[in-house]
Amino acid sequence: MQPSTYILAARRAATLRPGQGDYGLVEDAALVVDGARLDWVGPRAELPGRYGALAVVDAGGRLVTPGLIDCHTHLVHAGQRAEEFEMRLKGASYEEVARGGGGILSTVRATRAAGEDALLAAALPFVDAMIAEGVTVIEIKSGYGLDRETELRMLRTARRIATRRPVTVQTSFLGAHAVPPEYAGRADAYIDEICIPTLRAAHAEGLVDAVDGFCEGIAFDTVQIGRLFAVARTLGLPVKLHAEQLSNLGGAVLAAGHGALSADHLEHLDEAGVVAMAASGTVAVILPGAFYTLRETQLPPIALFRAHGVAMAVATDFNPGSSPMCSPLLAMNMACTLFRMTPAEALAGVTLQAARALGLADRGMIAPGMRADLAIWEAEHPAELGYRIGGVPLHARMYGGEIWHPRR
Ligand code: DI6
Ligand code: FE
Repeated sequence: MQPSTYILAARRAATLRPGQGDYGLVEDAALVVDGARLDWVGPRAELPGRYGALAVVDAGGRLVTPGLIDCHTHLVHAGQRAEEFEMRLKGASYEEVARGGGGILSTVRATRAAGEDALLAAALPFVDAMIAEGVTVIEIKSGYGLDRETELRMLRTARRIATRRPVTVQTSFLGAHAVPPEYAGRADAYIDEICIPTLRAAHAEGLVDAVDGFCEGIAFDTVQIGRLFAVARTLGLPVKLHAEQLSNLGGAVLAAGHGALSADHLEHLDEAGVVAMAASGTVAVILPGAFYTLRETQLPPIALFRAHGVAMAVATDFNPGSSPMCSPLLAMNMACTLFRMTPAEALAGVTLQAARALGLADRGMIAPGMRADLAIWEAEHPAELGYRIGGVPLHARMYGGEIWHPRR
């Protein structure tokens, strides 16, 4: 049995503390864990005398980082879309598949037909895979129901995950993901008659942490998303947006105007959009899994984000269509190799900046007062996390001060 107040010692900790730049490395580190929180962090040689009597849990030569945060997933859904993968390999585009009634709508059909227990059973193996990669927070969106009952069922399922596994779940209401078949050609009516009332109902049940939308030619325009965001604001809910993934409709500018936590994808974003995001402090969520899967060639404007000081998070976008990838470590690798993000940016992207993209003030870095959510790696240097492809180097994960070893 592990004591509730103790010292975690490790050869090296990447604290990711803002202002320290890069990884915020501390060598021969000591982390004082007090219940679910960190009380002190620094070089072991400087440990204050008042902690002298505490037990030491020694991580040896390993590396400690904040627990990973996957800040953009569609993890709750039914079914899979491997046949669509085959169609795309034969030349069909993502939009063609979607307009033909496949794509998001095929997952909508499967998800509407699945009960809550089935959705939970389908989700847990993926949650376990993420936990085995050191993940401590997962954002999960609705958006495969597109009717009141199924949207609520998805969100309830997402909440239940956090009662079944030691992980924090942040939900996003994504009722504005696609126009369902019963509203084909009537996107405005769908937003007003289904999406907005469902958001109100989900919020009343405490199921919504943020409101998201898909601003795209195959989904909703900025006027429709703007109506939804106005309601989110009256409910006191933060917003985020899938923007500029396949084309530039001005979604990021709209999101920034609403003080959005994040705008996500952004391959087709222009400099004016980057400037708007910088002004509102909106995080750019970089999703290389979708870029890779769709064989996109338009790169997100990484250099402009850097130049204008827009924080970049990195996430999996785990979903059965455009990003069937539930590995944040692989997302880090892709962010570096495909987008030339630095390994330090990629690690900050799945910790410090991912926490910001979710509005979580007490996660994503190793510092006094932060939750004791950590990952302990069989690694010497933090660049190893984005450098490896497969062969998860996780030794253990700490969630709220409790150490969990992955099943081996
Ligand atoms: N953009 C995406 O990449 C996912 N949703 C979205 O708005 C794709 C979802 C899917 O294809 O099922
Ligand atoms: Fe997405």
